[in-house]
Amino acid sequence: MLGIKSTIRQNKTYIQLCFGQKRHITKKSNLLERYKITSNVFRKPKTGYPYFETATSIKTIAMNRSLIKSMTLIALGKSLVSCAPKEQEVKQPNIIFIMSDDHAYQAISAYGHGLNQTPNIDRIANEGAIFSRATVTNSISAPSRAVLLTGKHSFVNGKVDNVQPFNWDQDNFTKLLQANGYETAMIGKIHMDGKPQGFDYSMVLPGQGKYYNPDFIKNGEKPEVIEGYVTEIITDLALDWMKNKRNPNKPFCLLYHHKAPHREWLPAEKYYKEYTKMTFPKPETLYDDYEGRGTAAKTAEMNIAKEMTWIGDIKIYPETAEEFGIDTPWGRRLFDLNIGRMNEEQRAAWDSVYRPIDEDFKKLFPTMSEKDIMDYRYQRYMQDYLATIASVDDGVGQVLDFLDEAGLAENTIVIYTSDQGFYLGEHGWFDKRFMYEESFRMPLLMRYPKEIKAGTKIDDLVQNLDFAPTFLDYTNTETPQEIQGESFRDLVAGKIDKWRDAVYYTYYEYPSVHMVKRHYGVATKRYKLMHFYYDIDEWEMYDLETDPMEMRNIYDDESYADVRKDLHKRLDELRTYYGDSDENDQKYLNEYLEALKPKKEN
Ligand code: SGN
Ligand code: CA
Repeated sequence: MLGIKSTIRQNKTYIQLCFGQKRHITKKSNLLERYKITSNVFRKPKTGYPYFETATSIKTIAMNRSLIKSMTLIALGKSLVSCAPKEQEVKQPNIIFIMSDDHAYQAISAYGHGLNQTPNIDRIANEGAIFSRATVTNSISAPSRAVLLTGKHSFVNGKVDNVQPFNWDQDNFTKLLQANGYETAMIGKIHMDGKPQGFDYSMVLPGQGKYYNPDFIKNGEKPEVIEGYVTEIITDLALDWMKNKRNPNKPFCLLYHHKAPHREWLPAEKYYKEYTKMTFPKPETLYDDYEGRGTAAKTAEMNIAKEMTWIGDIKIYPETAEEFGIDTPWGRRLFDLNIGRMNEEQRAAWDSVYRPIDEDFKKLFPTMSEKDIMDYRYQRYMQDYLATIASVDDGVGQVLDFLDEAGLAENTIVIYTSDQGFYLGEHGWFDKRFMYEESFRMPLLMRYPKEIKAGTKIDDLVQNLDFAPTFLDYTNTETPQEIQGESFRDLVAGKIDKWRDAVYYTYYEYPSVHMVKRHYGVATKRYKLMHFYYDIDEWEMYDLETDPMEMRNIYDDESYADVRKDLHKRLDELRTYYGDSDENDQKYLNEYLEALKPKKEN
């Protein structure tokens, strides 16, 4: 390996160049340029960049672009030729980015929780890599998707919650891929209004979409119903685009996004028959009373026993719920919106399974204790939630089989992830939003035989913020300087062993459904510090090594005083580094409260 050290004048920054490294020079060709180097032998800069240990650094230096280029060429000499991965010069990789909605890592068998079997999703990990500590920057759907597309934090791309509009005019990674010769498509849930930009073909669900006979919007046109089950339709559309619609002479990038397993968890006929007969192990913290946590955990409204709806979530028929005085207008509306969409055949099949469950419920309910209600709801929740995942897993299998048959497996990067994590009864909860582990973490599995060894396991702190720069890196597309994430290409290829040591998180959607208070925080591999604000001012801190289930807030524990001080420092550094502030928090709060105000009629 050839290592060449370059000294950059005023800044006294040392850069060591070597075989196999990549370099990006950003578009702005004025005097002040950002020069970004990712290398397995990078020397730590003496000042500035606050949170990488050594592996990666971005440095703003006063040099013009031609000087950088000539310096690099001189420094590299002959080796420049060897630096470029040969295969990529011949053929850029395809990308299939599979994202499901609310898919907890606990419900992927490769993660080893023993709840269900997902053999096809597991294949991606077995033949590639699995990430144990991938997290989102904001645990809610539309903001997570905006971060995926832009590679920027919510407070920078502007989409901080599910309420505010997304500005499609800003740069996103698929626009950049298009400009670099890629054919792109977006199929399934995107959860953002307006015609998706950066896609040669889009076929998306309006809003959350429906499980049965869903509407789809093709290329921004009027929605049209497609008869059938949503997960199967999305898979068919994705396969059809890859087989028949795309330009076969271009590399492609497909965003294949499932609605499942989002609430209210309506499975396909072939799976509800099987899953409604199953019983699932309960998480240790199912009966959590939230002692030891702050106000936010105590006041959140996502407890399975208290906040699920009998009709909408548990699928009790409206007339039965009425008989027991447990029906709600919202539950009835959900019934109409979901089961009400079924055609006669679908409805008959549904009734053949869910009517008998309803009959049993009528016998059980009058004598149910509070604990019985929790147990009953937990089982019903898991049955339907996990059954929707079985269809997602089938779809992944079909896509992987297609890649094999078409001879594309070798040159295609396949990613499986979710827009965030989800609670499967941990702390008694469903839903997400909190920076606590189950919703903060997202599943992440990835296959790319050319660079990733089968059976790779990554425990480093990667984030959804990193997707855009990672794809730009793999495709040799220039990375704009505004992008805030980091490419994990070298990390997953095993070329570097140092990575960031802390990540930053924000959550805004409050007051809203589930009532999870506004908060932000920092997480390292071992510790977490969170600040809940707006109508409270509370800090929480957790030690994941001694308390992996986050049951004891140690913020006031003096034996952790040094850790607390260090985490505060890291949090301040990251807020500054990413450009976040109290002013931002206030600005987004004001905009949110304004958006919630009832609109005046003229
Ligand atoms: C709906 C759900 C909520 C969920 C949000 C956001 N309620 O409002 O439980 O938190 O979506 O989910 S429902 O009864 O209408 O299903 S997200 O994943 O799209 O952000
Ligand atoms: Ca979601």
